[in-house]
Amino acid sequence: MQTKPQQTLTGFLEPYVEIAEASIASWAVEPQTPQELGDAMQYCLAGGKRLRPALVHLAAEATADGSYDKQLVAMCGLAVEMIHVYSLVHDDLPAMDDDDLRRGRPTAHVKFGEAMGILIGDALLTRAFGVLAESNAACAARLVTELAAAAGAAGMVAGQVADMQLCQLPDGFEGMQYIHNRKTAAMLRVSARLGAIAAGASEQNIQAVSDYAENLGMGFQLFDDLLDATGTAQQLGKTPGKDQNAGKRTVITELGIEKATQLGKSLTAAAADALKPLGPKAQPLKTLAKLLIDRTH
Ligand code: GRG
Repeated sequence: MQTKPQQTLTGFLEPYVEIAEASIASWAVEPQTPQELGDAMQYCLAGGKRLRPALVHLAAEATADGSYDKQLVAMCGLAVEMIHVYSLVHDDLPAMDDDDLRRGRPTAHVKFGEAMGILIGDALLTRAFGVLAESNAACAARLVTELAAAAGAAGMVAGQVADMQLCQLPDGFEGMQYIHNRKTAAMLRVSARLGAIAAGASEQNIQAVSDYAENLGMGFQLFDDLLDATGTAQQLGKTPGKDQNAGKRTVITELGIEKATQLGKSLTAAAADALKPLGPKAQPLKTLAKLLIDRTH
């Protein structure tokens, strides 16, 4: 008997990678952008799993009641990916994580110099909101508001400030959860929320995918820490073990590998649980959660 080939995360994400690439080509770089800056933005946007744009599309598909505006959903996918990439570019800068490898290639500041690295991030961040505003959708102001809150001073930037020990933070595991929630889960949560909002979902369904993505995000960061402790630079496309070596809190330092793996599994189960109100339409979101866990086994 022939067994079905195992589905991989890369295979599962492939259709969304294609949409993300097309969106980048269409909207990421405005006309009149200096050639050097536009090329550098494209360099940084290239590669990556496109997990966040995939989540935008999957949340739209799982929550829409009938047909929906696929172009608007693609614009939301591009906006979250541009914010994500800006955060990677700035995180890699000498003043922050000082990394020289990202997505398997030299980081922005290594390739283009530090000043250009800062400016690429600035341009990506600004353009993300420009894309949403230009959509002229009835819900554009809500999309912008939600994305700004998730990425800004009470969201991802707060997570980074905490991670860099630039603000007070609870001790131990609680402090680590604070960082993971803002630095990682906030962007996954808003990806799902934007997809559902753009697809015209009910508030109840927006909340369902939001809760799903928050648990998924916490689990994803946890498995990312686990992979960081066990993977090689070649497997990861970035320098492994940096956080632990820099004395930062990670799930490994706070919980140890075994407990961290258990917690990751229970977060994935909680993510699946949150999808119950959506019924069978949520199956692809469940598959995504499972494939993300499988990365570590
Ligand atoms: C500079 C404001 C500011 C924030 C930086 C994103 C970030 C915050 C830091 C990067 C390091 C890190 C461990 C972030 C947590 C989120 C995370 C796991 C990012 C990597 O996401 P993937 O695996 O990357 O989806 P690709 O390259 O596939 O898109």
